[in-house]
Parts: sequence; structure tokens; C-alpha cells
Amino acid sequence: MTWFKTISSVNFEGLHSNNPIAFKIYDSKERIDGKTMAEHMRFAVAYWHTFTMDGSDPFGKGTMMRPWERYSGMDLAKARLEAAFEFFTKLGVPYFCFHDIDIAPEEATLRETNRNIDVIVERMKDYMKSSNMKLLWNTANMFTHPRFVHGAASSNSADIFAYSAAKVKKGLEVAKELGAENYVFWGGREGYETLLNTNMQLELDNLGRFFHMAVDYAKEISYEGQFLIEPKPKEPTSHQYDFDVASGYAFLQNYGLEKQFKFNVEANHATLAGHSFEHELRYARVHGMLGSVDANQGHPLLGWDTDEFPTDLQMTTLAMYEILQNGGLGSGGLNFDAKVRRTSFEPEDLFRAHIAGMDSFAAGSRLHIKC
Ligand SMILES: [Mn+2]
Repeated sequence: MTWFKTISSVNFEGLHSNNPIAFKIYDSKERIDGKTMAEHMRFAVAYWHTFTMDGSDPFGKGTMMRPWERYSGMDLAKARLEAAFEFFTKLGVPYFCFHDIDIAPEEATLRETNRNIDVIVERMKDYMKSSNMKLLWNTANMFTHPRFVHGAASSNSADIFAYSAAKVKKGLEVAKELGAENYVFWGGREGYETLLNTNMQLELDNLGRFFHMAVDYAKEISYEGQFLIEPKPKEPTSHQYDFDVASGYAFLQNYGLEKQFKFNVEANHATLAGHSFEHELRYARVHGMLGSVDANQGHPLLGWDTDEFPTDLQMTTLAMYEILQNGGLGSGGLNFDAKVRRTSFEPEDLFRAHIAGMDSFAAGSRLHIKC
């Protein structure tokens, strides 16, 4: 089935084009400093914001018009997968990213959920082969289900710690199966609301143990992707343990994990921490810890994680400066952890938003290199 009927493919047309479904600056084949723009940027589409989420917010229901949502269960997962690969191919990005439950519905038991994941992963492999798409990273969602109310690796329940470990075990197997270039840990609910009911020492030790188990299991199954931690200072908990790159780096050193991990730096998480995006990129870079980027931006007047598509050219210029000074992102890339606004509910808006983000980073790299 064709899900985006009005769009054939997105091409580079240059600054004078009036076509909203065309790149004005991003020319995947243009060579800069010996590398093509595609090789510099390594763009990725986020499965969750683009194909799974419905635009609901604390004040109202979802607004997104997503034709695949007329299905449910595994039929929905399969339709989404088909729509996703049509989108990736038409947009012309090389990578995508997902959480486990973005791609397949969660069931009552982990065994059943994993069975769903296996069915989708098998199909995904075929789509990846025929489209040449690659998986930048996958991760485990350990924050949506109520079982994670007290966190996952830092939960006060041994059962939940074990359940979470089993989810990551499966995630690493999927990463190996699909050739994921990185595996990401975002703390989700790894943090606390009040010290009055929190054993911080135990929770940090458990987090450290959890990461060591993941490293050991990756070795056991010969998965060689790069491990990444994505810092975020607050939201959903008041205090998240992976506050920013500096505190995350101290944590990794304290638990002897600094050789096994790098950071996935998100722009909006940087600003939530009271830093600029470029500060976080620089801090990671000078410590040899810059692994990948979640390319988005916050709203300057709002204090939460709005995950907007990046269109601030000053920010993208300073970010690309850090990335180019780093000699690129290695196995990382620029993943659009960004969502269209509730008012941009038509499927075509997904293209417009990604084009704006890709052109903005292309402008950032070009300004830096030409100056
Ligand atoms: Mn965010």
C-alpha cells in the first residue's frame, strides 16, 4: 500500500525553489571537506515521534491524521512498518531509530511481547535490505508502563530490575540481528522525587550493576555497537541521575564504565539542564565521549521538553562546529527526536518538518565550513 500518495521523493532544488517538499540547502551528494553532506550528517528518523505518537498532550487527545491508525494490534504494527520505510525512502535518510514497543505492541507477558517483536524484526530486516536503510540505534522503553513507576534499573523492586534487564537483553539481541550501530540508554524514570523515601546510594549502585550486565551480555553475544547514554536533568522525575554529560561522565568513571559508553546528546535536554546544546557537545567532545546527537530544540519561552524540529540556524551552526571538530560522529548520527506540533496533523507535515530540520543542519555545516 502507498501511505504518502501525494509525495514521490524529496529532492534538492536549491534556495530559489518554492516547492515545500524539496531541500533548499541539504544536497546529500554535495562534497564538503572530502565527505558528502549525507556522510557528515548521518540523519535518522525517530520511529516514535513520526509513526507512533498521536499528538496528545496533558490538555487534550491526539490530533494526528495517520492513515495506518485504522488498524490495531499486529496489523497496525505491520502497517506502520510499511509506512515508515516508504517515508524513509522518499525523504532520503540513511538511518532510523526505535524503542522496542514503538515497533510492536506490548502484551501481558514479556514472552508474548518478544514474540511480536520477533515478527516485526523479521519483516524489518527485509525492508532494510531492499531499501539500504540502516538502524542508527534501538533502545528499550522502560518508562511508559505503570510497572516502571519507581524506575527500571533504579527501581526499589527486584522484579522490575529483572524485568528491565530482560528487556535490555532482548534489545541487544535485536540490535545484533539488525546491525544497530549503537544501543541507547535513556534514563526514563531513573531518578527520584524526594530523598525522604529514596536510597540514592543503592539506586546508583544498581544502575552501575545494570550497565555492567548490559556490557557483559553484549560481549557474550558479540554485539559490537557503541553504547550510549542520553542525559536529561529532569522530567519525568524531579532529579534524573543522568543529569547532563558532566554528571553522566562522573557516574561512568565511578563505576568503571567510561570505556564502554559515550553520550547521545539531545539539544532540548541540554537546555533543560541550563546548558546550551553546544556546551554539552563540547563537554562530550573534549572528553572523547561524543557519540551521537538527538537533533531537536526546545522553545525558548517554555521550560519543558517540547522536542521541536531544529530550525535555529545559530544553534545548528554551533552544533555542527563541534561535530566537525570532533572529526564527525563516528558510528553516531543526527537523529530527529522531534515531533510536529499538534496543529501540523497532516501526514505531509512529517515531510515538511524533516526537510526543515535537515536544511537547518545543512546550513549549519555550510556556514561553518565556508567561513
Ligand atoms: Mn526531548
